[in-house]
Amino acid sequence: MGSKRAPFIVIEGLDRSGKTTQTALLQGRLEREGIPNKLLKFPDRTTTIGQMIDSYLKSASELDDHVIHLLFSANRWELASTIEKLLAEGVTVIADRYAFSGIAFSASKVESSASDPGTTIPKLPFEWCRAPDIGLPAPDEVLFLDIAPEQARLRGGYGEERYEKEEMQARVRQVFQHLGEETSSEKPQSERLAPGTKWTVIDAGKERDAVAENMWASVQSLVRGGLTQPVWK
Ligand code: Z5A
Repeated sequence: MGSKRAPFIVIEGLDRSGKTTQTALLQGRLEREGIPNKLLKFPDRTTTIGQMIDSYLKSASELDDHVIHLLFSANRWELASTIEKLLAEGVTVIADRYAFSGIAFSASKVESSASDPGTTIPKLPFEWCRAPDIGLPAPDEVLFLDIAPEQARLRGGYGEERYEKEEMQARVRQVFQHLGEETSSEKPQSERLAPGTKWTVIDAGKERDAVAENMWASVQSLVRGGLTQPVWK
């Protein structure tokens, strides 16, 4: 049997679903358990690519939809070897958003249909959105913080950033649900979106500590036990 590596856990969800709150609580729990860990946040706005993304999200610059999608993916590739190194060293990696957000947000962009102006069609095909992230280290578990956009809005309303609009968030939620089905389906592993990833839906509408407990219940055996299989790609 090979040596053990640490698990890679991704927290996904809509805007205001509590990702920042819950990743901090999960990290605190790992610290108290004495489990080495590293928290990453995507987009990582500190890199040169991340600064271009930040400027776009704040509407300080305009970019073609294909370009911003590829920049989000490149921002993950910048950290791919770091993630693999940390896992090999036994450091549990928690990521606040990852490739699933990349697909969900870009695939939710729509425009008016030329043939039927009353309807909308996707600007970017789903498979095209998925392609640039193929080959990235894949998480062992995704905790999807699920909340209705109407409930999320009550948490202070959407802010100033580009995608923080209720119709967009509702489409994003639908794509996330589709990604969850593709990830946890009974399909052969070769046909699945992320072959070794477990997709867990967490009710993010509950009180903070209850959400944290449910997340911990889902990942505790993973983070305590370590893994022998290589990082999924
Ligand atoms: N994006 C993309 O398009 N492509 C990509 O590849 C990636 C991202 C990676 C920026 O993401 C945008 O980038 C995002 C997706 C897109 N656009 N949108 N929308 P971000 O992660 O930097 O920003 P965000 O998702 O907008 O994060 P957020 O607003 O900070 O939300 P959050 O982290 O999920 O929630 P929070 O800060 O923990 O909590 C929000 C509020 O709710 C706060 O007042 C809390 O105190 C409160 N809260 C938290 N939990 C609870 C509970 N349980 N009950 C009541 N109140 C709560």
